[in-house]
This record gives sequence, structure tokens and C-alpha cells, in this order.
Amino acid sequence: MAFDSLSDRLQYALKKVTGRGKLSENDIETMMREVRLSLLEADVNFKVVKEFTNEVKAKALGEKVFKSLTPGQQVVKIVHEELKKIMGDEAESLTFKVQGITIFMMVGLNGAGKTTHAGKLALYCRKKYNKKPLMVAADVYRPAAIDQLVTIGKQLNIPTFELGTNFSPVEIVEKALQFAKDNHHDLVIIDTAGRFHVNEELMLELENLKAVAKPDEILLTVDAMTGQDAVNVALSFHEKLNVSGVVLTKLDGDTRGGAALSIRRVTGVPIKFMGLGEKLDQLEVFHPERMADRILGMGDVLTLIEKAQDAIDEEEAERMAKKFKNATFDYNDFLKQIKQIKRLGNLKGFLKLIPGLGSQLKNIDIDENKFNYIVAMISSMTEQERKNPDLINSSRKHRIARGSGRDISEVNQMTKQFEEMRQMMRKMMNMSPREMERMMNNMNQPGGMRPGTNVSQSKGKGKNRGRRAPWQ
Ligand SMILES: Nc1nc2c(ncn2[C@@H]2O[C@H](COP(=O)(O)OP(=O)(O)OP(=O)(O)O)[C@@H](O)[C@H]2O)c(=O)[nH]1
Ligand SMILES: [Mg+2]
Repeated sequence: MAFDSLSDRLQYALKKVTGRGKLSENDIETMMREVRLSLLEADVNFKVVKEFTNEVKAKALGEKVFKSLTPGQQVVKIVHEELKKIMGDEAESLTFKVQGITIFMMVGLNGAGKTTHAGKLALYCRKKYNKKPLMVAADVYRPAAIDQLVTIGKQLNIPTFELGTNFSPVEIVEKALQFAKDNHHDLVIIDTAGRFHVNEELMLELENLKAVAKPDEILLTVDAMTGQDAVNVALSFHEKLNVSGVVLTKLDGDTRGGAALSIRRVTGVPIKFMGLGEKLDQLEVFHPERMADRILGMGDVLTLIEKAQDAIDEEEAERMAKKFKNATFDYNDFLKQIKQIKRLGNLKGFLKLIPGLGSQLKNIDIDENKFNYIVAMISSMTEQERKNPDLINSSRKHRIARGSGRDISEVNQMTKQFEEMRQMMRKMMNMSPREMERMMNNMNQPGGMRPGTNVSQSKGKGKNRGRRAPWQ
């Protein structure tokens, strides 16, 4: 698995300090030396390593004390944040034309994975964006290259435009664009020829193609296994073609990780996708955060994030408790709670990436859509309605349903659940300590909580995993 040895080394360097209550400048210095070595060994660009370690050190020394984390844990958190930052922070999506035919052009060196990823992307865009793609075989130097794309097209049931090897790539692309128009394709993915090295001839051809195709995305396909070379290749392509995104391939192999960690920082081009195998569905959006999690070894970091998160949640829960007690809990608060749980949903997404953990998490069933619908419905309320839920009568409910594009029955269901929640909270908050204790004991018995009592647990999300909120 990619990044294994980088992960091991980084974890080793960080484990030494995580449990420590106090860190001296010297401790941080020693640790950073190990972090630096592990990154260099993973073939990360030396400038990136230098910036990275300087940044972490400055932050570690300068950071104010985060009440819920030990200084050691804090350093891990900083390393995690920096890893994420050098990879681009947020996932970057593809650009599509609002109207007309969107055009992607795949470029890159020999064997990087252009042809395979033209297919993967066509499949992805059909599935995810409901596109009707056309693939174009513009690699005219090897008949086998055309056959390869045609075969992929057949497998996916996606048409491939080809004119054999007797036309120039520019002519092929011109004709393909006309064909796409005539046949109502809204996405054209052009597969181009590779070379063993970056050379003038290749760049000239690609520049000509770019001029004709006017692509919305030029996707540079880069083999992650090539480490530092991948970064240099990316720089040369970017200089000539101004590429819009990188597809980092073969991350399923035993890469040391250098390319993933350097490309964005050195070239400024976002990594948009990663290839995780030869099969055509082995494509994933590149999420810097998830990648940082993978590299750092998720277990530790997760606990950390959760701890920090819990601290925030605890304060929030106290505030909420007051609101419940005074019966001022309103739709704005409800919205906040839903957003917190939604975060847990995303958390689940990346937890699944960890081998062995996925199965343990199967009983958390968070349907993101449902949350989104509730958010939409609450967003369709007026501020007054949100603050004063009792205002919401039948005609207002109809308006909310129309505004959010949901069915009236869904609005009714949501307001009912909200009401139940509010009532129950009010009841609980007014219980005597003894009554409360009795109820807690009941909840801790085997078999878990009784239905209808679960939402009261706004504290300590970690302990509540697997329990359903009433709107699920
Ligand atoms: N393991 C793994 N193999 C991949 C991945 N992407 C592509 N490959 C394999 O890498 C080899 C080269 O892929 P191609 O798609 O033909 O590469 P190309 O860039 O089109 O190559 P040229 O057309 O020769 O320039 C093929 O055997 C692919 O199956 C990936 O993400 N993981
Ligand atoms: Mg090819």
C-alpha cells in the first residue's frame, strides 16, 4: 500500500511526543529532524520538506494552548494540517461548460495512464454528472493505442471517435468535435500520445491540439511511482500548456508518496483525481484531508480530532441544555445540531478507508440526503419561524414545502420530530437529579437506549455512534 513507510516513520517520530505533557524547543527540534528525514526518504521535494518543517515548527512553538489537547497531540494536529495544506487543502472539482460541449484533454508521458484515465473519467462523469461522453483517439503513432481506447469504450459502452492513423491529431479532434455536436454529446475526452521524455515535438503537438480543442480541462496524468521526476514532468507540461489539473495514477502501488506531497506545492496545479488500479472504476477524487489522514495513520489523528471536536461540542451542549431548559430551543439550534451530525457523516466516509474499520462502522447509517432535505426545509423558513416554531401553521408548512422543493408530508414529519425532541428535552431538563439518574441507568443497560431517548445525548458523539436520530 502506498505511503506505508512514510506513515510508519512519521508515526514513529510523532508517537514519541504525543503522550507528553510538556515539550521543550529541543524536543520539537529532535522530532522535526525525524519528520524531515521521513519526508525526504519518501522522495518529497526538498524545498517542500523545508517549508513544511519550518511551518510546523513555527506553529508548534507559537501555538496557544488548545485546552483539550496535550502539547504533543497538538504537534500531531499541526503536522496533519500542514500535510493537508501542502496537498491543496480542499478537493478541487472539474470544470464543465454551462452550455455546449465540455472538453477535457489528457496529456502526459508514456505509460502514465492517459488512456486508462480517459476511460475512468468518462465513466465517472457519466455516473456522477449524468454526462454523455465521447472519447477521442488522438494518439496516432501506435495503432495499438487506438485499439486500447476503443476496447475501453466498448467495455464501458461509451462511444470512441477514431480515424485510424492516417489523419493528424488536429484533424481528428476537429472532426470529433463535429461528431460530438451531431450526436448530442456534452463531454469530449481527448486521449493524446505520450513520449518517453518531455520534448519540443510533443509540446508543439499538444499546443496545437489545445488551440483547436480549447479544452475546459487539460488533465496532466502523472505516475505517482516516479516520485520527484513526476514533479519535474508536471512543471514542464504546466509551463507550456497551463494545465488545469493533475490525475495522479498508480497510487495503489508501492509509491513512497513524494509526488502526492510535492506536486501541488511546486506547480500550483491541483491534484484532482487519483488512480487506484487498472480497473476502470478505480478512480477517486483527490481529497487532501483524507490523504493526510491516510499518511499520518488515521487512528491517532481521528481520536485527536474527535477530542478537540468533543470539547467544542461540550460547550455547545451546555449552551443547548440551557436552551432546552428555558424552552428556547428553536429551528436555528436544530440546524446547528444537524450540521454537527452531518460532520460525523463525513467522518464516516473517510473512516471507511481504513482497512478493518469499515465493518465496525456498518451500523452507523447516515443518509446525507435526509440531512440535506432537512437543511433545505429549515432554510425555507423565515427567521421568525425559525425563532418561534409555534408560528408554523398549515399554510406556512405548504409554503416551506414549496420553497424547499420537498413534499408537504416531509415538512410535517420534520416539524413533528422537532416538536417531539423539544418536548422530550424540556421534560428531561426539568427532571430531578434522581429521576435523571434513573433514566441514565436505564439507558446503560444491555439492549441500549429506549426508543425516543436517543437525541438527548448531545454530548460525546463518540459514544453515540450507531444510534439513530429520530429523523433517520
Ligand atoms: N496499478 C495501476 N495501473 C495503472 C493505473 N493507471 C494505469 N495503469 C496501467 O498502466 C499502464 C499504462 O496505462 P495507459 O493508460 O496505457 O497509459 P498511457 O499514458 O495512455 O500510455 P501511452 O499511451 O503509451 O503514452 C497500463 O497497463 C494500465 O493498466 C493505476 O491507477 N494503477
Ligand atoms: Mg495511451
